[in-house]
Amino acid sequence: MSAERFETEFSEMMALIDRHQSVLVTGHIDPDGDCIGSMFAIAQMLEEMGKKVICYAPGEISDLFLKLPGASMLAEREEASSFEHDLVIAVDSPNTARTENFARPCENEDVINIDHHPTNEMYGCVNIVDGAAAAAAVLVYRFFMSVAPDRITAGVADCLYLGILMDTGGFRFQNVDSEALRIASELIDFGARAYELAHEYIYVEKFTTLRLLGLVLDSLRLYLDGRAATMEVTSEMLERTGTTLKDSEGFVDYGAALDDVELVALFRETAPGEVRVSLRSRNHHDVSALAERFGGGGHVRAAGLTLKTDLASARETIVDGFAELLG
Ligand SMILES: [Mn+2]
Repeated sequence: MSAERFETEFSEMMALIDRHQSVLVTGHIDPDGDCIGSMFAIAQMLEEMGKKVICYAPGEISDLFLKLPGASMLAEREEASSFEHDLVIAVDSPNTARTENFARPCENEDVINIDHHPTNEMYGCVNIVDGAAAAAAVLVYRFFMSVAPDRITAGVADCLYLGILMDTGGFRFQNVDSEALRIASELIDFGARAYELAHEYIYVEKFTTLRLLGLVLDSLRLYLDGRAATMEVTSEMLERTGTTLKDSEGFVDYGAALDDVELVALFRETAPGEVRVSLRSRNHHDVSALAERFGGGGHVRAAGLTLKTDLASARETIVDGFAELLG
């Protein structure tokens, strides 16, 4: 747990919210549970306060998130682009590019930046950035507890719990710390439905998704004496199983479950000649450094990047990078 408490930043954030009426709450492209949960928690509070508020994050959003409290405020891209607002709150986004510029740097607009990526570029007028926090939802929870604990409704608690649950891989990843567990426990007291959320967001899969997983596991290859593994999702696999790319969310973690494997890459064909790469590191090897070399980013143990090439040469590039990391 970080020593930084952000008390000054939290009052500045509240003062900005008090001064403004229309708020765009945004997050990173292809938002995950932490991003969505943090967005919806803040949006619910703003709505309760009588603000005009919409949530938008670019890319693909899993249908599962549409059932969450706060989802009614989720907007389509067009609505978000034309939404007249005087304040932007960006969550879980290390830079404005990750929001496709729905958040812009402080020189351009009033923007609050809440994030736990160590690579955060501090683009906000208020920056609540703690690279040691397990999830952005941890920081949003600290904000609520600092300025408005009575606004943590059961709906807000569900969203923040989901953020921590998903960013810790169901409380299994290396980022699990006493604060994440303490907050999760407090959120249950605030009404978070721990079992239902774990069941729905961690455990349950559709039939078609499991069939896709079968094909993806079949593509598993080991490199560097079994210390590195790769898997891939091709458009042909998606076609065969009637799935889309977002159904392969989290598949990279199956590779990380392998005995002796230290580094894993999942390659996903996003378009002809374009491959999205998800990287995982089981130990201290920093995959965010590798991702950054190709314009991507992330955390030491989880990062991502996009390569403008085909699957075979994407694999070659990353396996070379893995060889360097393992030394
Ligand atoms: Mn996160």
